[in-house]
Amino acid sequence: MELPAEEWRARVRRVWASLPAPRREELSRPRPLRETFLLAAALLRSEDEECLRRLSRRFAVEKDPRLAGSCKQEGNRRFRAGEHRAAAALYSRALSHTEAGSPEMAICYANRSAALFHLGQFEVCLEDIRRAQQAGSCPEKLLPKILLRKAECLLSLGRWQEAADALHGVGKRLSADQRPEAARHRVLLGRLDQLRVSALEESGAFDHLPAVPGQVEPGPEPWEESSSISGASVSVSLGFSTCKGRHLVAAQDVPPGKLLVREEAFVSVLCPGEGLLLQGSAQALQDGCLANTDLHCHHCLHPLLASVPCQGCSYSKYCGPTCAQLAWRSYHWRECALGGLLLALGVFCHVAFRTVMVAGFAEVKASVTQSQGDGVAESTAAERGPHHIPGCETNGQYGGSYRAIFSLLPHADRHSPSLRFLCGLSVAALCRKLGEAGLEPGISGEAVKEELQAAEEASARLQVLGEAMLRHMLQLQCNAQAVTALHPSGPEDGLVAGSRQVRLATGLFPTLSLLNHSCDPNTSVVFTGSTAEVRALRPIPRGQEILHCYGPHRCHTGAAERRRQLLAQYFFECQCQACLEELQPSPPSGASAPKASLFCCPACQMPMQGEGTLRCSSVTCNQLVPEEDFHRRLHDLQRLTQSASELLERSRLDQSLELLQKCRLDAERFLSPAHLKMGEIEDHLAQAYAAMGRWPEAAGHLRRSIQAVEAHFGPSSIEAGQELFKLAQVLFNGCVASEALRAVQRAKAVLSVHLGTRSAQLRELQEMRACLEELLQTSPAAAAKLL
Ligand SMILES: *[C@@H]1O[C@H](CO)[C@@H](O)[C@H](O)[C@H]1NC(C)=O
Ligand SMILES: *[C@@H]1O[C@H](CO)[C@@H](O)[C@H](O)[C@H]1NC(C)=O
Ligand SMILES: CC(=O)N[C@H]1CO[C@H](CO)[C@@H](O)[C@@H]1O
Ligand SMILES: [Zn+2]
Ligand SMILES: [Zn+2]
Ligand SMILES: [Zn+2]
Ligand SMILES: [Zn+2]
Repeated sequence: MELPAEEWRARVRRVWASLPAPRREELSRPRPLRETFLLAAALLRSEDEECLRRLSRRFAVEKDPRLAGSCKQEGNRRFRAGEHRAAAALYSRALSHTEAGSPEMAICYANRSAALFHLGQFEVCLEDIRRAQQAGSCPEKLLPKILLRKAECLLSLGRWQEAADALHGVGKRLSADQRPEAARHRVLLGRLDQLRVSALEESGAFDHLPAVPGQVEPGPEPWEESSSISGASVSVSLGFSTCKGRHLVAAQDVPPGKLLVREEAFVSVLCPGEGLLLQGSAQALQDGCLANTDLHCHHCLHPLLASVPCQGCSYSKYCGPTCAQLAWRSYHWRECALGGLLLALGVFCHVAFRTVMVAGFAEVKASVTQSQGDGVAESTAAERGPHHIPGCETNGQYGGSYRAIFSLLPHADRHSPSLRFLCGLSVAALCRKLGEAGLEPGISGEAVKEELQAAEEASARLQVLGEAMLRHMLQLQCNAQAVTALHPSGPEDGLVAGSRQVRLATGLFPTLSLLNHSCDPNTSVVFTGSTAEVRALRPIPRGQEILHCYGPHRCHTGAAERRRQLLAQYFFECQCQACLEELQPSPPSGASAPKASLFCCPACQMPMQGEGTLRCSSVTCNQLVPEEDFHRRLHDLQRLTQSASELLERSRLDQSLELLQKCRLDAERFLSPAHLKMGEIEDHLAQAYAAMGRWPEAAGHLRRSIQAVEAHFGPSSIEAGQELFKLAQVLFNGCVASEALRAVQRAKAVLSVHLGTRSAQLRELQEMRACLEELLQTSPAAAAKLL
């Protein structure tokens, strides 16, 4: 997903294989990145560029009015089915294919405002109505409808006077309308009278009250930032040793839940999603599936409800005009002109490009020039002093600057020569395209000399950028940080919020990159938009290194497999506590039985053991089953659960429930209760029951889901915390007061460590607790009776 599109990779493999042996050897030897880039650029042929042009067309990002039409129709369909969240996102898609100021744009905004109204998002709805009116050529016949909606929003928000003014406006407009089709408006007029009466009553009743304040979001948790490491807290210091390189150390004893790093991404790029990459953009739009790119701002990564599109392309969408402008000024003006090329070249290449755009040419050139100097003369390093840590400014500060990004290790010589070549050729192709865009032929013949000079300068600039981008692309193999987010799932009117963790984007975080890996880390990383927050999971004594997990975690991957993955991707042999303990030869007395698998015997339901061909652990049964059989069944089960979860999203509760029960029966026949798939099915069942208000059943299924999640991620993991949160909500809604209080406390204990005490979820738990405690205190009898 992060590398270029498969067709381009296949082509580069063919080019690599067809190179004369001496050429390939030349490219395989360790050499400065600059030379690798120049060699690759010299090997880029016009057929290769043609291949990329073809691919770029598949990932088209132009505005296409026909697609606007079909997206809008799909939006209308979902709207009628009561799926307002999906409808809003589809209207946004349609919007991104309309021309600024066109009537179609106004209609899309008006349509979306209807969906937002049904979602109870009145402020955002008003914003869309304003945009529809301002879109320039807002069709006259739309106006009564949207003005009425505006009045209803204002009423819902308690802004009586404004609502009355808006109603007055609609009334005048409707009664002035002499056209025959205005007869339809009589319905509206009736509705209008109704609203006017309620506006009057309400305003009389509430005249003396101040306007209802919106719910105030508390600001971010206060913290003390280190003066020497940007984005890190004062309880953290920077260490350096030859074997470990740079790393972060606790400068004082750190309690659990303490915020250690809060860092905004230097750059981040949304992952476009499988649908787009597999089918191309036109096809992906047709199937109506929503992806990250519909649901999150392309600049700040915050969730989108009512996006504004880029004016140049149909791909980039933003949470508002501020992000749109920031993105445009710092990098998107260039990206937008490149069309689908960046999608074809993959997220890593895109991140590399955006990094040099954000840094600016002067910064890039300074870092590139300095690194070339370092290679030639050792003296420069000595001049900066023996204690100088790479990436730090001359005053010893590690800033969140381009210099820090540049100093991350590219491990150029450890990557396979063919990967280096793929990155080199991709960057070379990108540079070629950038060059074409910047070098339109001049008109006057006299300017030829100047033009040649300008061309030379431009090509020198491109060499600098190319070298830097190649470096970033290689760095990303080890330093890319996956940005994740919690996506809502399940029926949108369910009282219990479903959610699942999804991979959202890839970013570069210079301070986060200083953390070394542990398979049993004492920290947790959580993202809000493109800001990462690292907290201590357990007490960390002063002087101990601060570690986080790069992916393979002891809870769900065995030591040998973890070490294989880490060595392949990050080039180190993990020496963490967990690995050392697990790899110790087990004492002869200890149970040296093979690790039980999460599959169980189809004949007797006992756990299976072994690898390749699994054997039932019951001595009396001893059934043998090839592992692939289990994987095939798991695959079928996966498809079935997927359909059930789609039905759930669409609030088809009965159908979904029936299918889920079937999945569960099937799963029980070959999966252990601790299997994550089992947990997922139980979680969906709980959501379906919760949406029906059948709380005891929902709680029962959640308890089983918690078991599986705890087995897979550990009891203090954020995943377990999210399930506990749902259990607390279910018990709270089901009025099981004392049990609910226990669940609230457990959820709080786990989640506060990961999320801090100011997050929305923690505030909700706090409110539930206050409410439950009051209930239990004032009427213990009533509370007990409810049990
Ligand atoms: C969207 O706009 C069209 C054209 O104005 C209209 O026919 C349709 O009912 C609208 N849909 C919604 C959900 O407002
Ligand atoms: C940190 O990373 C280096 C390589 O980058 C590795 O050799 C070392 O063992 C790691 N340290 C720990 C504590 O895992
Ligand atoms: C790497 C590291 O510091 N691991 C520690 C995390 O916390 C547990 C429990 O407190 C310790 O046992 C680990 O050594
Ligand atoms: Zn934004
Ligand atoms: Zn654009
Ligand atoms: Zn390890
Ligand atoms: Zn058996």
